[in-house]
Amino acid sequence: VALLSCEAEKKKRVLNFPKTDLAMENMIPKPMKIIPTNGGFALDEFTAIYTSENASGFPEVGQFLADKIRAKTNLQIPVNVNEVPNREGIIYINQSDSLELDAPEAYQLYITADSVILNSNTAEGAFRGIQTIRQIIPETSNDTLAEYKVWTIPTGKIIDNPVFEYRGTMLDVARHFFTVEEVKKYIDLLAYYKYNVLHLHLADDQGWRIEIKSWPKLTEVSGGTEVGGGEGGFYTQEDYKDIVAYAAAQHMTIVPEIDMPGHTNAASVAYPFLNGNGKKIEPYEGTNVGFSTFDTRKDTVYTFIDDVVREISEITPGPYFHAGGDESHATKKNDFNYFVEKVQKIVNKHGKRMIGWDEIVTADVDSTAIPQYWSSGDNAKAAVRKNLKMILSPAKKAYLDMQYDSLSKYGLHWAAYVPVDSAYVWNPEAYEGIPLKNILGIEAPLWSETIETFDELAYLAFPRAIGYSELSWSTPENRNWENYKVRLANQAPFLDRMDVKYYPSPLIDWK
Ligand code: TNX
Repeated sequence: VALLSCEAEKKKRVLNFPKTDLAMENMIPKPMKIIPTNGGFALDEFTAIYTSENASGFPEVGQFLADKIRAKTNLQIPVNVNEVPNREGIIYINQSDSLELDAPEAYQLYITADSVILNSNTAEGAFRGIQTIRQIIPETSNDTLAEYKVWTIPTGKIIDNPVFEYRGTMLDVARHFFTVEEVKKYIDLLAYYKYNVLHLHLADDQGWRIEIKSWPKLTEVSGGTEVGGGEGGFYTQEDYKDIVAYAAAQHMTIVPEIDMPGHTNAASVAYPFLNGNGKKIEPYEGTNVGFSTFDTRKDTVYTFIDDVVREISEITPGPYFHAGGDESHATKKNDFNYFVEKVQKIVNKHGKRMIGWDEIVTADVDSTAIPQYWSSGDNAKAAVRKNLKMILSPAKKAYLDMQYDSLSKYGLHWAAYVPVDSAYVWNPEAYEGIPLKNILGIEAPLWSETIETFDELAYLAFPRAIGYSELSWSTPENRNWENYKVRLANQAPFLDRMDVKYYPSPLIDWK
């Protein structure tokens, strides 16, 4: 035994691993196809990462994985670019042009006792793939008699690709403000579950949260108010760029929203000429909706909107601009439609596709508009008739601000109570007769009337946001509540390690 080299000893120990089953791992979202081979890959201090293609974002993906392995295991794994390291136990992250991988987020994972091979066409696909690797590294090493620690990764093959290209959540930073650091922490958690969109609700009646250089009073005056009289806050353009870049590093797109023509009291407090509701404008720190409107028949209102959309679009690399459009109860119907049509032209002029809440379909929007279905089945039907792609956010299923039950500390229940099972058990692929071809994806909005701190945000978002990631990524055949429940219970060590104060739903047998 004394003559055995480290590597040989390691091989021998790998052979002695207990049987594994890759299909039984706690991966969320559940990958498309899993083929277990019942062996083990030893992740240990001798492991190295190799990535190809210096220019394409792969080295960054490799480094991201190394950092996360370190955070979980304390192992320091070197990352080698374009040069196969002289080690055993290599994690290869390869760019591959294989036709099988001809979708932007597709990846394949081949895990044997000797290596982990992750193939994808794009860095984005590789980034989704490393989340799977993170999830199948055990929480604890199996400390046998060895003098070094080993984390056993089950062997087998994973073939994966998401069902929906848009997998998002929204954070309302207008009713209560959340800091750049808090938003980044939320991004970290979402990326682990393969989300690719974070929509920021940047303006509402109670506050305006993004600096607009040509209209400085928006934040000077209305950055400092929020629901309940707190101090509010706002992002400078540098802050916003910082968030955008942080999200981009995790292959996540930021969708900025300026809600209009309703939900605009804060803008009109800063610039009263915008106001179209005929009443005196005062700062608002309550939680009513539907009382404010822009003056839709004033040219200067559109000059203002053009500046706002332009400045935000210039610092938003993603393809979308969300123009709101919900609950404009203080706007006359034809004024609303006129407004939405004009705003869509402005959004398109600045190179973005317009997303809007489902009410926008009453206007003559063009085929690039994306309604976000939150409450009106009639609007959803109209969107199908116009053959638009929509985002599904049905309030009674997908609103993260709904209370779990009548005892929930935070949240509202105007749409429903949404316990963890009800949030998961529905079929976006067959929701209220909307054809699959009209669905761009799913988004779970988190309105912030009742939450102020990150812990309160986490209470409403987790664990339900984890379920929406599976609804938007995994095929219906791969989703099953009984099976999901077990995998969800096993997220507890990760959430604890990330210091996430999730709601410990009694429906789940938490680990
Ligand atoms: C309705 S959903 C709203 C928001 C509120 C939310 C509270 C939607 C498009 N509008 O203004 O924050 O309900 O659940």
